[in-house]
Amino acid sequence: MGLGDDIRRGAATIRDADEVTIISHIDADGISTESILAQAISREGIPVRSVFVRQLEPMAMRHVPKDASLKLFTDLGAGQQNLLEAHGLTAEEVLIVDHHVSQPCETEYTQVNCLDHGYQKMSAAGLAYMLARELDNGNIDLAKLAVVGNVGDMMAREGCGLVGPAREIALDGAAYGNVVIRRHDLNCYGTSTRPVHVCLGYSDDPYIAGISGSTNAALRFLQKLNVTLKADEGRWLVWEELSFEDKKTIISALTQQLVAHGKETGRLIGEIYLFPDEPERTPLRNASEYATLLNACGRWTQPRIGSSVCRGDRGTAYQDAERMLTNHRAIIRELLQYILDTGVTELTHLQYVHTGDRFPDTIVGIGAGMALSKLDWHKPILIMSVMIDDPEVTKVSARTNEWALSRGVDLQDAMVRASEEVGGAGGGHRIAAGAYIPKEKEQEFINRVNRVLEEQFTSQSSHHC
Ligand SMILES: [Mn+2]
Repeated sequence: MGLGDDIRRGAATIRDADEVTIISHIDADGISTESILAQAISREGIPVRSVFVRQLEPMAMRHVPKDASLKLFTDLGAGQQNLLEAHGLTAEEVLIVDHHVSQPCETEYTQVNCLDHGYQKMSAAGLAYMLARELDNGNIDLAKLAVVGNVGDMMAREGCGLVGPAREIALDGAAYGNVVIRRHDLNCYGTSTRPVHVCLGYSDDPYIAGISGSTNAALRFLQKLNVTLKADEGRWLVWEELSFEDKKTIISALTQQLVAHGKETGRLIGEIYLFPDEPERTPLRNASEYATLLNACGRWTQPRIGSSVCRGDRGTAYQDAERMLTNHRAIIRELLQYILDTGVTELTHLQYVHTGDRFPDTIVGIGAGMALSKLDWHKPILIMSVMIDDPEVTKVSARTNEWALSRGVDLQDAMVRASEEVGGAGGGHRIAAGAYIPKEKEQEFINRVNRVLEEQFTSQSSHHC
């Protein structure tokens, strides 16, 4: 059975349902997944409602209704099947649409999971779209949201673009007309909303000496190139608005800068996904900024607002989402400053800091990623924070970069192994992972992670993506 068979079986299960409850995750992938499926299902004339959860744990199960509806677990569920079973859910009333590793379980829940078929670079939103298209070819307009979910889950990161079925979906969007694929564009965040020097100053993938980490230095660099950086009315242009010639000039200057410092240039250019039906100079205009907007909604526990934006609400919901995005940035800046002011404790293969209860545990991972470029970026960073709703539990967020990945680092493996040994649980991706551990085991956990990282660094001398 291939993925296509799973998709057909999943779509048939949905078609047979009298009503559907979607239980989805609150991040960009979970929100876009929910909005794709909820729209596709209601277009079939089937009543559908949605529940969002931060993670599928015993406490969250109370939000899963005990009724006759088909329970559609999306962007979660594969790894928590025993919990579904313990909650009394039967195989007949459940469909799991997920891209996380499956947990062995006695009850054989039906799953649509791309990992089962060897596709690692596709998110739940990609699967949701494939189901939607199987339900009705007219759902091709929803491909755009699947691109947002895939990019939000970092599926385009390693390869500087989407690959495999996830890219096929982007092509669907291009065929429909609400996605534009730019095959060779600047691989940098903020190309639709930020002045170019801010984009470059904040970017560290690839790290460009004399530019990354300083918007002032980036501006001086650009000013020497004789390109037009401001509009006639005096405001800064965003990257997307620059002329083709000026973009070419800047990219070749950046390439030269990398070469001059003996760095590889491969990650400077990537494939990016633009949305021509969205207003210019807004975060809705490209996949990565759209995903950040949805993540901001999730982190402020307002996933429904993100979902409304996905369904096309450009009124109140969009205004609320934009406000959350702005606050999000302000608090992340504060967190970043706190990390830099407090300083990290360095071990041989790891650096860490404890932020206590000063910041919502939902954002510390982002702060960790940003701090890494300003600290010794050779060592993965680990940030601990107090869970506001459960002070006995410490939330751990770990981040690293492509440099360390190419040397064998795998944070997901490190978090899973080390947390298991102290009675916690971990997961995530190679480049970004997290764990929940008992508060009193913090030091033991950190030492264990350090040892795992040491093994990883030494086990592999070189690797290329
Ligand atoms: Mn996901």
